[in-house]
Amino acid sequence: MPRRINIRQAVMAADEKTANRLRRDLKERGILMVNLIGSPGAGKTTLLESTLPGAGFRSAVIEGDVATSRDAERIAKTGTQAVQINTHGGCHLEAHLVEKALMELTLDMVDIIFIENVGNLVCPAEFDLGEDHKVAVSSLPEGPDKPLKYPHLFSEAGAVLLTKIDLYQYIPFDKDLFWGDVTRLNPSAEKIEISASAGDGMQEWNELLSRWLGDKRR
Ligand SMILES: Nc1nc2c(ncn2[C@@H]2O[C@H](COP(=O)(O)OP(=O)(O)OP(=O)(O)O)[C@@H](O)[C@H]2O)c(=O)[nH]1
Ligand SMILES: [Mg+2]
Ligand SMILES: [Zn+2]
Repeated sequence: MPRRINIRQAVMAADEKTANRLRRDLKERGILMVNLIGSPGAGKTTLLESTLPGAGFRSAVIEGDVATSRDAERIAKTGTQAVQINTHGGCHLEAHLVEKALMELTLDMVDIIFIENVGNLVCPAEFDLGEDHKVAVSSLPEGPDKPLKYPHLFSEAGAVLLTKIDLYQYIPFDKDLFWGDVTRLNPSAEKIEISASAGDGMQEWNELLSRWLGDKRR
């Protein structure tokens, strides 16, 4: 009988090794890596644009998109180094792509690396990129039913951010339903309501990142 190799499993196993290697290397360097995951337009880049200036830590950003370097250009305008990965149709990032992107960054003076994953609520949650924490970014206009409909991401996330809460006055949104479902799926997830445009929740977000950084360096 010819031996059959499940290519998907083999590729994922190789990527898992890469992810673990990246996490170990970054631990030695005292660098925290955070993987932002959410639908297209959930507000991931805007959150980063508001997080980076004035934060008490030094950052670098890896931008994942199917096409264009628009998000990396937006980040570069804040004065933070950014590298763009284009997946050319791929709907998520993988650890070997992150490894290549890391080689493009100068990490000597960096405390936190943010990865903005390809806008997608489904498969990015399946892939370990070597990050310390996945962060689920869900925006108010998407509706409060998303945690139960896309449970994998919300179960895996170290933090769930509900973004664009300045729109609460215009768009009906059942916050109790949203946070109740998040808590049932993932009782230990950090939960923050954010408006990057109005500034709400930004202090809590920065404090969480500082705490995670301290934990990583301990
Ligand atoms: N009202 C409001 N709009 C926001 C907020 N944050 C982002 N937006 C808007 O939402 C839209 C999408 O924001 P982006 O930050 O580009 O979203 P993204 O998640 O990076 O999108 P992709 O990279 O395409 O997945 C833009 O028009 C932003 O101006 C917010 O806090 N409040
Ligand atoms: Mg973006
Ligand atoms: Zn995918």
